[in-house]
Amino acid sequence: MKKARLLALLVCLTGLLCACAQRPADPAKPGERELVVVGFSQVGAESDWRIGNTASMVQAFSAGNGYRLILEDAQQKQEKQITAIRNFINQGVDYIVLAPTTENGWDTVLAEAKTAGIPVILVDRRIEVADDSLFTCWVGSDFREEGDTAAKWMEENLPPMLRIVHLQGNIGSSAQIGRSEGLSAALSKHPGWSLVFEAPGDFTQAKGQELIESLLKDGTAFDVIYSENDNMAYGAISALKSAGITPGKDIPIVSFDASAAALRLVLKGEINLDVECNPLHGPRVRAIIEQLQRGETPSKYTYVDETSFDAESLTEEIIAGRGY
Ligand code: GYE
Repeated sequence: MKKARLLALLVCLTGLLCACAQRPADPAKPGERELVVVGFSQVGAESDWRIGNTASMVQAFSAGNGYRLILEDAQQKQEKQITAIRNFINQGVDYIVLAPTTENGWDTVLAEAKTAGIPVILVDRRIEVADDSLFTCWVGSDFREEGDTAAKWMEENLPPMLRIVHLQGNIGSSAQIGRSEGLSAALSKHPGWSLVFEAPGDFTQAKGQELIESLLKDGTAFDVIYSENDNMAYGAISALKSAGITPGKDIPIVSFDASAAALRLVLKGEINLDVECNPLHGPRVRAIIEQLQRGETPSKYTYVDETSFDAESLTEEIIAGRGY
């Protein structure tokens, strides 16, 4: 009886020891260790642009393509991005991809990534750091040029006397800075242009709507809305319509991003100009990582080619082929 119990205990212990010996040191799932691990700190989900951008990244960094993507949504808060980057460093990811909320405040955390030997690739907006070696490279849009394109269209297509309403994106983000700079440069050149209202709508539809509603309530007179993205323009359109004002006709609207939904509004005549800002960066960032994997040096800055659309230049085929 005793012997039998002892034997059973021995069998159990041996089994346990074997199980321990067989358990892999790395908790990763089978096959996962060969995947390149990318930690992506995304701004949030504030706009159609952003949702299109996230989808593009998820698609590009699929397991089928040889990647494991760790996606962190910062809900438009820089502190959350800093925490996400520190977590990526602790997890020992192969690459960090950062879509920065704002331009400033990255020096410390990126120095930590550099010390850990993890390359940081910036996508979409840019950053201001004292030492450029804190990031490997950047890919995104020329936001100042986008602003200039919008201002030029206003110059050529709208009356010379203009009372302008300016809905800004998140203050301190490159997209806001560049687009706002384009407008202010044009304002200083045109004595007939005046800025009657300017406020941040944080790139969201809800805020865009709220701002125009309060403006209409105040009775401020204006001739055009310069909206720094499509979602704020959607909000502005709703506010105008509720007040019996026809968007695009009574009040022209200039917008940025040129998502398919907004381009449909351009065809409808509710948005007058939409300056393209392309969010499909997934394949671009992947190409950069592939270069780094081969030991090559990618260009420090890569600008995406972009255009703009008004009702004259736009067709159904263009909208169908958008991808965001
Ligand atoms: O225009 C806006 C988004 O940084 C280019 O962020 C991006 C901007 C885009 O929320 O819709």
